[in-house]
Amino acid sequence: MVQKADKIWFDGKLVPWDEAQVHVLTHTLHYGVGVFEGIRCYACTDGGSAVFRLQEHVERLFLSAKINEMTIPFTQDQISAAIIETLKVNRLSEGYIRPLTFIGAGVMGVYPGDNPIQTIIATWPWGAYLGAEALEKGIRVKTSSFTRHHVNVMMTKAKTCGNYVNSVLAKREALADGYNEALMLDAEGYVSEATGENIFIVRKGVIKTSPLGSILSGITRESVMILAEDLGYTVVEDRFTRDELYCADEAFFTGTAAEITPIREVDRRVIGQGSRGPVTAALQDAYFKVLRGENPKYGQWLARYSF
Ligand code: PPE
Repeated sequence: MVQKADKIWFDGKLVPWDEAQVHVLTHTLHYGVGVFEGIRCYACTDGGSAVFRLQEHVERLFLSAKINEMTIPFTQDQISAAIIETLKVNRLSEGYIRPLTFIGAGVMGVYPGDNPIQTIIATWPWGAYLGAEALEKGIRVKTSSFTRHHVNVMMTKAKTCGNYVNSVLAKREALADGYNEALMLDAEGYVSEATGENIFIVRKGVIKTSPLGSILSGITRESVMILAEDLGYTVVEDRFTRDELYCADEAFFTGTAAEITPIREVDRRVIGQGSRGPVTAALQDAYFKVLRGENPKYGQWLARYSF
């Protein structure tokens, strides 16, 4: 169960958690056209807290809305301020933030007409996405029987609710088969991403990640690419196959929820030494230092707050 917070921000008002409700004829509930974000905030080493890359997440929410022809009746600054306000009122020093913009009730049918465009911001404490041991020991992954979205079927640059039907199908299958996460291939058969994470491989010191095509343009992905270059690694965005992944020295997933999660096994093949590799560990270390406010170079990635 999600741990309840005091309030949820709902179209400009902070309402009690249990009262943040919608009508059953909410358009998005039927047709899936809604957009959301997943953002994390962390307690910093020097006291206080910080939202990681708040501006980039809010910008992506608005771009997702634009792609889906939804006009959010707030500015990006208003949504950013609302996120900080919600965290403060809920006294959440570390956790997860879920803004969601959806099409409300009004007309039914695929054409949403002038139904209201509504926005909520919920927050809750959320530990390691793939389990407490995953960050250290790595996870077991299986190539999914479900193909990731084709660029002209779903708009992959939008974090659209409906896009996640594909993710839920793949995740259920992977878990039922005894794995921790599903690896998804694109419509041409190249490695795309996971159900809620981007993927990286490391071979002979070179880091590779799938190009922006069928994947969500992950904010963690971009951050990790920047940090890796800082550490002196070469980072390449290029498509690769599942057998290239099998032969990698290291592999890991990135995402707001998953952070940087090592992959220790894919389709029964052990990746590298079968444990977190040195490049993955170095990147985790650099990433967590930034999140905790320990690297002044990336202070601009943190929206600081306290209560
Ligand atoms: N791909 C997908 C499909 C995806 O959902 C995410 C985030 C990413 C890549 C990584 O993006 P970013 O968070 O900007 O680095 N997945 C979110 C939802 C997870 C969930 O189960 O809900 C997240 O990590 O918040």
